[in-house]
Amino acid sequence: MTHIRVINPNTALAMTASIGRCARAVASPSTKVTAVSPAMGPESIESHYDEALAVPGVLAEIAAGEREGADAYVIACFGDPGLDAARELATGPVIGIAEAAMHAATLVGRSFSVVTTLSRTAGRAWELAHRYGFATACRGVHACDIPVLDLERPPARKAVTELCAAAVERDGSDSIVLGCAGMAEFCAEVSRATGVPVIDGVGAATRFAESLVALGLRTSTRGEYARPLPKRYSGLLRDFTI
Ligand code: 5HY
Repeated sequence: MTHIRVINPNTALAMTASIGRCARAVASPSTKVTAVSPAMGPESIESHYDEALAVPGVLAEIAAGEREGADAYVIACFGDPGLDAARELATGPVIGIAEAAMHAATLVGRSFSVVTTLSRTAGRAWELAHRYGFATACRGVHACDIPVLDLERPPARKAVTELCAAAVERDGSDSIVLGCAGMAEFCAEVSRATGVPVIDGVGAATRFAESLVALGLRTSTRGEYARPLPKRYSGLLRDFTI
């Protein structure tokens, strides 16, 4: 049995349940998926401030997973918050949904368009495309300007689907990357409406995590992802002392 801890870095439990459903829908029968939200952090992540304040919660969930013997982790927020720090702390592989989705997109086409939530998060999506080596493959980042927590409202699905169809036409891209974990359940509908591959990072990251565990691969501890050096943290962070 492979145990994957899927971490929704925001504290919206309905969204965590949706993320858990999407991960379990694609996971192998021999995989146990635990979907969690931190006890602390922002209810949604739509700014650099939100993202920065989501990281301690992500790291607390990695530490909890280490105590529970998790084999791998998924960070289910499109900004991949705390990914590097999580890789320093976790024994098993840690996959961010943005990185996973972009990799999957370039395995099924030469180019992709990202559809995200608020315009202000587009810069982060471009930054990650560059960081992960997909600056050329990413042909456009389009915002639906629907707040993350409003994605569960019926009109959002239609609006996101229409924007995905327009993005593919406008960018001439081969596929769509859904730019928010809260869009994961839209995947099949958007795919039917656009006729192109639509990548949900929650599903892609879950399968990539399983594959790395099956290959016996985990994060290298030789260089920058070596375990953090022991030191004291003070104030609200005193419990993060290594
Ligand atoms: C996400 N925010 O996937 C990102 C999406 C975004 O709370 N979960 C969030 O807008 O950056």
